[in-house]
Amino acid sequence: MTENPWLPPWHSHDTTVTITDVRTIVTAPAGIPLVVVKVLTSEDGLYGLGCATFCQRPLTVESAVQDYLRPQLIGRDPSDVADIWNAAHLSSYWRSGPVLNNALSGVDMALWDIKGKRAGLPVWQLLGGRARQAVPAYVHARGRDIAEVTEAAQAHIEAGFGHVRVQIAVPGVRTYGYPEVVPPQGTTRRGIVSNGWDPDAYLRLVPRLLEHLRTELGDGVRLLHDIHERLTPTQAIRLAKAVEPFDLYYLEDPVAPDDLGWLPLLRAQTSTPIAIGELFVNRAEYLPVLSDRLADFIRCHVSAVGGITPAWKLALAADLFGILTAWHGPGDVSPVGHAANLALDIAAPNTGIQELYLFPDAVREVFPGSPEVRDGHLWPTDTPGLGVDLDETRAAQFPPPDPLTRDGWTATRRTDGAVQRP
Ligand code: GCO
Ligand code: MG
Repeated sequence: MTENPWLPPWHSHDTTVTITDVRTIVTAPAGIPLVVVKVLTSEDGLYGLGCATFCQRPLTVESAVQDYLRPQLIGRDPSDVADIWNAAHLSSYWRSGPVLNNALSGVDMALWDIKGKRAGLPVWQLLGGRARQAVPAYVHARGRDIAEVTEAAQAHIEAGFGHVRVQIAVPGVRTYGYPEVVPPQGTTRRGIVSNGWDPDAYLRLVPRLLEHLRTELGDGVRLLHDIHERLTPTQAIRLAKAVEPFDLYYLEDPVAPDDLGWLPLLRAQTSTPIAIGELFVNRAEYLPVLSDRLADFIRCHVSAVGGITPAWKLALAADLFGILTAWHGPGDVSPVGHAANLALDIAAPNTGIQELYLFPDAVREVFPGSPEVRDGHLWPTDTPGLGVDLDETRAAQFPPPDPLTRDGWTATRRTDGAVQRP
């Protein structure tokens, strides 16, 4: 059998604990495919779990782990977290995309989980200990109309959340954040595609929504809104200026990663706080955002940037520029990934807010130890490692759904029939 070329020069064949296997579990207890990597070791009962969730391409990530990373890892010392990240990242030569980064994240988080278990410490202690007692979280409120969004936001406020993201349907089109709703009778539709995305209708609706919410909910609640790349940069500038009176906590993804060059114009024209980064997969994307302070929050999907190792470096780099973290955390982050977010959030000096998914019971049953929410905050535990386990028997009961049904929302088209960034 050929020697593993990725073994480091300090590798010793009598290393006490070695990696003996790497497995990938794809499970969808809430209908959202979650990808978890399990790294097994030669020490009885010692294994680590990491999140590799790219819900649009779960099986591709699984192949990247099983066919390419697993062979590099067998026999390695699981304590070599940094070297394994560096070697695996470069081993594909072409690198820094969502699939390979997610695969790498699953391994990386699992190794941090193992390191904590062996040290008898939670990962947030390994990162330097508490910088805060608990982490403020935000949840999603959405509706087909202003009244429904208001009702949903009020429910979250009554549940103790001080931060709420609000999204509203634009009648008749596939809007980000809410299923398509039938337009009222007599709605004039422009264009040749009847349910084509209409940025102007969205642009008119959101300021009305936020004005109503501020009137109804008062100034106490911190409101967030996600443009989700659905406007042209100039339209995004117009919206950011129009919502200034409503004091958003942040306005998210005003432009696509392809249009970062527009951010300086946006920043020069508005005081509305900006969050961006959910779609970042290459650290070259976040450098101008940090160095020119083009956003107030960095929003990366931690597994899409490669796991805890790069995200921790990013958090500390952002701190140098006064930029806060707001790690991506909806339903297509597994509870293992949410636990990694929580570890970063507790230890980082510049944690802003944590996006949160209120896990259904089915998810919590597959993932015992999923992070707990109380009083609108996420609370750490002293459980060694990331603190989340995986019930593989239950996980097997939830195979991933058909992508044609699950990912249809990314097939949005504009009124002229052209594809729209989803
Ligand atoms: C958010 C995100 C998500 C993404 C989803 C894609 O701010 O939480 O925009 O809603 O659309 O994670 O799979
Ligand atoms: Mg988003």
